[in-house]
Amino acid sequence: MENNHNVTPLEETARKWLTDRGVTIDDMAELVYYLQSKYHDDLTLEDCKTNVDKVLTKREVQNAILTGIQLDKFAELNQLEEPLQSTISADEGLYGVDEIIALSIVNVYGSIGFTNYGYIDKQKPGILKKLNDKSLGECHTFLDDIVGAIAAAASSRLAHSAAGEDEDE
Ligand SMILES: [Ca+2]
Repeated sequence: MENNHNVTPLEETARKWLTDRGVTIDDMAELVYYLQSKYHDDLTLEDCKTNVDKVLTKREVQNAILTGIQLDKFAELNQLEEPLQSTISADEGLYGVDEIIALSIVNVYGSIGFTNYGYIDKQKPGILKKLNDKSLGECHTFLDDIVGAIAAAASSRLAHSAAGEDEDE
């Protein structure tokens, strides 16, 4: 974790909830590597982790994580009201609000994020495949999009910093 900023209670909770739901920084760094290794010759997993960490310091990202995971957890416990309970627990394709929440993350570092998000959402490598495995009885309707979006945003940040731009502040 980056230690050169003050970790707010919001950030701490967002990071903890991701871990509790089975998603590590390494998992997300691997998605970034999957997206970016063909464009950067010397890319390391460590570079990818740094960029994921930076994305997680953004308040809009933290809010998206908490909101999405909360809904996933309620759906898993059967505690939402109908028709939302059935819609979210079945991950209905036409629902679309999971993707809207993810888009608030994707665009944090500009529009290349959008292309990466679309690509990774189709390919579903690594942790995304696991989150989409319906046989485990878990509900990750929101989390799969959020994780893909974090990886896409981290990829944009990486691309910008490789181009010599500093996108933070
Ligand atoms: Ca989804």
